[in-house]
Amino acid sequence: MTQPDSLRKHPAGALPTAQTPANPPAFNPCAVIPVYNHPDTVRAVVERVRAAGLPCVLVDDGSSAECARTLDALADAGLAQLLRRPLNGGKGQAVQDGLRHAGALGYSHALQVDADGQHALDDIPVFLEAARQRPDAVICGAPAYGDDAPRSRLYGRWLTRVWVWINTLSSAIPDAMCGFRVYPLAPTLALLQRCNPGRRMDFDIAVLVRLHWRGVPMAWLPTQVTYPPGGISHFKGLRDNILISRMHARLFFGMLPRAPLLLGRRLLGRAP
Ligand SMILES: Nc1nc2c(ncn2[C@@H]2O[C@H](COP(=O)(O)OP(=O)(O)OP(=O)(O)O)[C@@H](O)[C@H]2O)c(=O)[nH]1
Ligand SMILES: [Mg+2]
Repeated sequence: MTQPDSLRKHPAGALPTAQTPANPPAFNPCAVIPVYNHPDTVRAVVERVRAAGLPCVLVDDGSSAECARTLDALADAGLAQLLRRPLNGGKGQAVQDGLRHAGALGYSHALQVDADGQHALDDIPVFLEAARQRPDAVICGAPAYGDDAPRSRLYGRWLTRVWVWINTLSSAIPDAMCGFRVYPLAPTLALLQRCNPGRRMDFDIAVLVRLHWRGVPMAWLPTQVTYPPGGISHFKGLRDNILISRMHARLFFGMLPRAPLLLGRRLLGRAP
């Protein structure tokens, strides 16, 4: 894994140029961490990511002054590249900025991980090894929840699971909401060039469905997701669930013209 020689701050969208090596190595991963007001947990996440050997791209999604200071300190200490969105634009937009930045820096893969410490960071090496072995595939977390997970979120996940079955005409995606995954950047950035899968909490779901439509393979690894007491969630029950429902409906109308292709691929045994 190589690391860019400069670890500096960039406004989001101001991508570095001419840093892509002439012959980029096949597997050269980094981490992308979207951050919106998680000042108490983000440092530990970055330190764990760095301890796993990954360079880190932080995307500040219009966080408060307190969180912004923490992110500045991490960048100034050389622990992360920092992209800054002056206004909050949503997790999806932040992740998309981070993925584009990672691609412009010449990375081949990006581990997406949340800043709130809910993901099992001990699993990073396993996810990276899976990505190294299947560099064409998205390596997705298949989340396991404990008793600490809010019931309402679990019901929402079930509903999403059913919609994703419908919208892919398959059970190929057992969970589309877990934000702990490794993206192969080439097919993901190609998708992002054609459409915006979602600006907020709809992104994690829509990007997987659309990558599936495009035939990108996926692999699933079990991973624990925790809700520690006092943890901060910015998931807005009503707003984000309406947004997600609209996104499922949009995907449904995108699935209809693709249905022959999706079913044909399955019949011929060529589903990704
Ligand atoms: N909710 C939210 N998160 C954002 C936003 N922008 C970036 N993020 C980051 O996206 C990640 C997920 O945010 P959370 O608020 O924990 O949402 P979640 O994990 O889907 O929801 P919970 O399961 O309730 O924790 C964190 O790293 C946030 O800091 C935003 O506008 N809203
Ligand atoms: Mg969370």
